[in-house]
Amino acid sequence: MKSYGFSTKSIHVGQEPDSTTGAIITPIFATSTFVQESPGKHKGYEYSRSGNPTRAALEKCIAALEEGVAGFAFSSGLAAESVVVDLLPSGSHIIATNDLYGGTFRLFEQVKKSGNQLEVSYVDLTDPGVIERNIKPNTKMIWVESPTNPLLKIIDLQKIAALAAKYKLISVCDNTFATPYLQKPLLLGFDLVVHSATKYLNGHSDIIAGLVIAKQEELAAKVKFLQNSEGAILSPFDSFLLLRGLKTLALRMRAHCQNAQMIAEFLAQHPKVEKVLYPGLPGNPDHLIAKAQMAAFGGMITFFVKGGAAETLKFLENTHLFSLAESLGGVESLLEVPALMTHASIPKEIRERNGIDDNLVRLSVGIEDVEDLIQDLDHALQAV
Ligand code: P1T
Repeated sequence: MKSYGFSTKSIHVGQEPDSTTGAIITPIFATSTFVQESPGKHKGYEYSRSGNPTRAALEKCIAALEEGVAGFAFSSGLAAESVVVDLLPSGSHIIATNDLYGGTFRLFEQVKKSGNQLEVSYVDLTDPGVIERNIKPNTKMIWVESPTNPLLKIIDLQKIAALAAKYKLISVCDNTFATPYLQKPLLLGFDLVVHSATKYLNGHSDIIAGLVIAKQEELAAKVKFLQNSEGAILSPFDSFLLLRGLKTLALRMRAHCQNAQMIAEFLAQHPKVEKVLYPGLPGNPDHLIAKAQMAAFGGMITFFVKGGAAETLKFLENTHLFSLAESLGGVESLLEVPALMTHASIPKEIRERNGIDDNLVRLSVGIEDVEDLIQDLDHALQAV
């Protein structure tokens, strides 16, 4: 279905009407096992950890949206990331963005360092030159988020992919914040895309899920082997919900981006706001690369409240539509303080060195009416 547009693929790929009943929607195949006629003689499925028709429909659909050869669904974004790290031999070195989700940092530092003898260098990949300065004989992978969580830095994906290819490193892009609607890292040369599908891909804040999409068959086969061997697969029920979410991804992303642009412009001129980090603002240092690389600038905004922790707390306690909660990418607006919430597992001195201060607030802009969202933020800022 390569010739179809993004929304057509999100609604149709892997989702042909059910061959036995004609059901237009892919059924939830709630079954652990599949009857075989004779050992090894079956209809394509043996056991639901290895493969399940509802999950298979989702995996085909996301592979088409990211333009990869295969997709794999996991029980969480971190389960997907864990499998990707396990592709590497023990003692490998990863070069990673220094601004990344706190849980990814914890997985690397507190699990894979001892379990896999993993080494990680956290560097500012907005300057791709840092790769050549940090490469070591055991370097095997480059790990990128763009936009990064929570500072929304934009990494030049094409340059990073080219360097990874030059040094034969596996390049991984966590595409959670952008989604394939805004950018397709595999087309820019990346080997693997990972997602916390909990976020925009599902879009309705009602499941936890992860995805891996591979550009080539060889890596895809290795991911498939680990998905089955480690076993952290997505259930048929959650696969169904995620498939349903994907159908409206393009519509939702357009609304998220439109609302976020207007809110970023509102915050940028607000007297109670110290600084706004949003790649869609012309003054943002990454604006031009974002414009070249992304279809629009995303639904996340990060900003500093004027003052310190006390003023920030006042602001947070006074919003009504923006709910104080971890996570992002749902239709409803959320806000949080990374230093105290999503990035609390990163040591304070590293956080502060990277600019994650106590007055840094992250907004996940939902798709409510933008006037209501602006009024909510204005009201809460007046309380500061
Ligand atoms: O929560 P989970 O589905 O396991 O995904 C982890 C993850 C991976 N990558 C990125 C970029 C993420 O943002 C996340 C999860 N992030 C949050 C919960 C958050 O509020 O930032």
